[in-house]
Amino acid sequence: MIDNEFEKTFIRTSNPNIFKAGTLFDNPEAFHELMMHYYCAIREVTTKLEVLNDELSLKSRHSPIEDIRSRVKSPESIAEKLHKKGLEPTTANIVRNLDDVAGIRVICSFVDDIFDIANMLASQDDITLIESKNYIKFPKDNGYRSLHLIVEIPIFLSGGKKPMKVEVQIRTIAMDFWASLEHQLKYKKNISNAEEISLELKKCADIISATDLRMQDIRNKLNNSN
Ligand code: 0O2
Repeated sequence: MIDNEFEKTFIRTSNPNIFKAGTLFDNPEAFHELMMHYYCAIREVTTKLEVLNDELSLKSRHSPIEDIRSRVKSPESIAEKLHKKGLEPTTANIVRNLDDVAGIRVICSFVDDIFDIANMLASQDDITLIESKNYIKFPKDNGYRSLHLIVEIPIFLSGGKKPMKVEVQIRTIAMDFWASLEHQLKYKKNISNAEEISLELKKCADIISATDLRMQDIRNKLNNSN
């Protein structure tokens, strides 16, 4: 059973829990409104990803995206993250200091698809790329691999448009499989053989990475032989 908030709330479509009481915050009404805006931003980016996937599937008979999941961070996680940064739980602090309240996870079959999708998304004229972290070229010490983008996208409200930040994590099926298991290690307490498990996970990450590259190579050969 996976028991961390991120994995539990990353669901296929929308997160109905975003209107959960935001009483931890200075102004619960403003908090709810802000969460609604993050939810809208997720929908805007998700639609863009779906459109790209539909178009590329039709053109190449290969769907680059296997799955799209999204979540808005829970009020508790937001408050905890602000607390760790030494900040008061206010909506102004959320907007100024947190980039991952709205999160989208994109699962691709092949490594090249990750970068194709990222480039196509980031080059759209209503998207601003704020930050990009390439943990595929530069994996974390524990073996974590993924491409992280922070993008800004406008949402269109009755009073005008508002720019919103969204974190987009793009990874292969294999990278996602690994990260889900590793996440359990991070959140489980009192593991007696944690070091041994970390080493084993690191080995698996390297095997997975090599396999991803070989799969990409096979696919390139198949494409070239058509
Ligand atoms: P949760 O519960 O997954 O949302 P920042 O978010 O900017 O304050 P950081 O570490 O600079 O922190 O951001 P980074 O590196 O872009 O990582 C953010 C998210 O990527 C994490 O969210 C995880 O979802 C994922 N991630 C990063 N490193 C690892 C890792 O080693 N293992 C796994 N399984 N996932 C990772 P949160 O906020 O940590 O938690």
